[in-house]
Amino acid sequence: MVLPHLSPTHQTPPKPQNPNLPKPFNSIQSHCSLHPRLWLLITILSVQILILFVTRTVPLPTALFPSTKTKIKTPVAAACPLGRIYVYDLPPSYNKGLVDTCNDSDPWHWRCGAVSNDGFGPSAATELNEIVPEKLARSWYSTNQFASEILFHNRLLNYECRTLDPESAAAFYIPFYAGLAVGKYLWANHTMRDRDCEMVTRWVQKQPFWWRSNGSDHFITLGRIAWDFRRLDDPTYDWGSSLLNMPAMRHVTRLIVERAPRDDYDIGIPYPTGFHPSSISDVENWQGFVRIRNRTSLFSFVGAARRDVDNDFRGVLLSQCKNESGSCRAVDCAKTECTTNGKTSNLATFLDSDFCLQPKGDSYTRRSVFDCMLAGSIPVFFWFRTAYTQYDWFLPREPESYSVYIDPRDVMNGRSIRTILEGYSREDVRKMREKVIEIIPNFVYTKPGKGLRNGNRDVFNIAVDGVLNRFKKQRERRSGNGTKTHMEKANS
Ligand SMILES: *[C@@H]1O[C@H](CO)[C@@H](O)[C@H](O)[C@H]1NC(C)=O
Ligand SMILES: *[C@@H]1O[C@H](CO)[C@@H](O)[C@H](O)[C@H]1NC(C)=O
Ligand SMILES: *[C@@H]1O[C@H](CO)[C@@H](O)[C@H](O)[C@H]1NC(C)=O
Ligand SMILES: *[C@@H]1O[C@H](CO)[C@@H](O)[C@H](O)[C@H]1NC(C)=O
Ligand SMILES: *[C@@H]1O[C@H](CO)[C@@H](O)[C@H](O)[C@H]1NC(C)=O
Ligand SMILES: CC(=O)N[C@H]1CO[C@H](CO)[C@@H](O)[C@@H]1O
Repeated sequence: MVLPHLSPTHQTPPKPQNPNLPKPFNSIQSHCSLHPRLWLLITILSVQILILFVTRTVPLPTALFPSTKTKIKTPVAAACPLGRIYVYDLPPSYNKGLVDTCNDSDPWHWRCGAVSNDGFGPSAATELNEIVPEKLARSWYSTNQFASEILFHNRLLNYECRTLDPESAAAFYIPFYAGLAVGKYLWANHTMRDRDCEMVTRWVQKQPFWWRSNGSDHFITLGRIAWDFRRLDDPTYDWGSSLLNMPAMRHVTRLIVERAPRDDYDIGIPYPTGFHPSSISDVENWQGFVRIRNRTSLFSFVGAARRDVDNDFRGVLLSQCKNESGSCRAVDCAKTECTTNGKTSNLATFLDSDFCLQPKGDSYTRRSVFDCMLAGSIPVFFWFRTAYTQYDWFLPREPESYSVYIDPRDVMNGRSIRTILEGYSREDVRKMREKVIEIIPNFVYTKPGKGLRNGNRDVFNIAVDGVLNRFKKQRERRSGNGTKTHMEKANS
């Protein structure tokens, strides 16, 4: 079975030369040094022609060397069939500067891990060496789950389809680290929580290319969940900033780890895990490692109960898991530190289990879903919004091909999860696991500047191609509209 998202559509030829460089002029200069006297005259003439053309405001390379320009342009078009991306040069206080003031963060300071090492966090190779072979452990980092905005920005700066010429861009990227900006003020200091968002929306609306489409060919990555950026219509509501309530943001596409339902401008992207391969062979080695694992537990649960909530679902799962200690392995995050990644106990638990339970937490999504699948463990979902309606671009269209769904009401009514999972044959489990392993490239963030290549796409490639495709359709729709209006006018 071939996944639509895995189809090889994307070759990555060598980076084309900057089309803005007046190369032909350079080559005239080098000939000059070989034949000084003869070429001096020609140079003077050339300069006169040049002045003539410049004063007539004809673009120089096109006017003087039309064929050369075509030569430069052709590979550009071939390499980036969906168009190029212009990355705004936003004042650093809205991205890198937020990284430098990391200590102003939330009360637990674990966000700071997000900001070192270009968003990958410190290496976790030594720690993971206990359970993972050395050559695989090298690809592991203690990455913060909210680091996607930093990872995307760095990848885009090195992206082969980036352009420095806004005029030729098909998409505009706003490199605002909104999650970092907002994260500072989620727990305290509410008066400040909208300031950076207001400044950035004002800044971006001053850019000439904003008005070409009122922001609808612009996109941004938001490292935190939708609810941290939507204070609904109530300015006194005490959680989150109002970034996505601002009219300017209405038509900006957002890549976000948890999307709001019914807002088509939110595109769900996987949470960053700790695994960051440099090449497809790193991925294949990892896939091979998790495929042959001898799994000793039927299922596992990594999470904390909420003691302040009656009938807390996670509490019930934890209790069932502990009662079934022969088949379920529990990591109680109320007792163990689970939020920091690179923790060997989490990875070891997933590596040793056929299935992992993935209930909603404070919000519907969890990074743990991707930690689990990365270890070749099959996720068990209880809400569609945890994955099925979140990550359309990244996960298979047939949920049953890679996951199990259990109605949470059945669990609350005392139905045994062990019994349900034991209903799957070894062959069913093998097939589902194989699908999980097959889609691992779809949810890894590879090292910047490289990517997986040869048709293999990671989170970044899938998201960026998806955005460019979306903008292309938007442009086609818009010009289609124009034609219709024209015809309607003719008919009336
Ligand atoms: C953050 O705080 C720690 C401990 O207080 C300090 O050592 C570190 O230099 C601070 N970092 C920044 C970026 O201010
Ligand atoms: C609130 O933010 C301001 C400006 O960044 C800062 O000076 C002040 O110390 C903050 N207050 C608290 C309680 O964090
Ligand atoms: C952008 O918005 C302005 C004001 O709302 C409107 O006048 C203009 O037509 C819009 N432009 C495009 C390209 O949609
Ligand atoms: C898994 O277990 C089988 C039988 O116990 C053993 O032969 C095999 O080597 C084990 N595989 C790994 C990867 O440990
Ligand atoms: C787990 O076992 C305890 C003690 O036998 C029981 O009270 C509890 O209801 C069980 N939990 C679940 C979810 O079945
Ligand atoms: C072909 C055509 O007329 N396209 C128009 C569609 O609408 C946009 C914006 O409203 C115009 O810019 C296009 O020229």
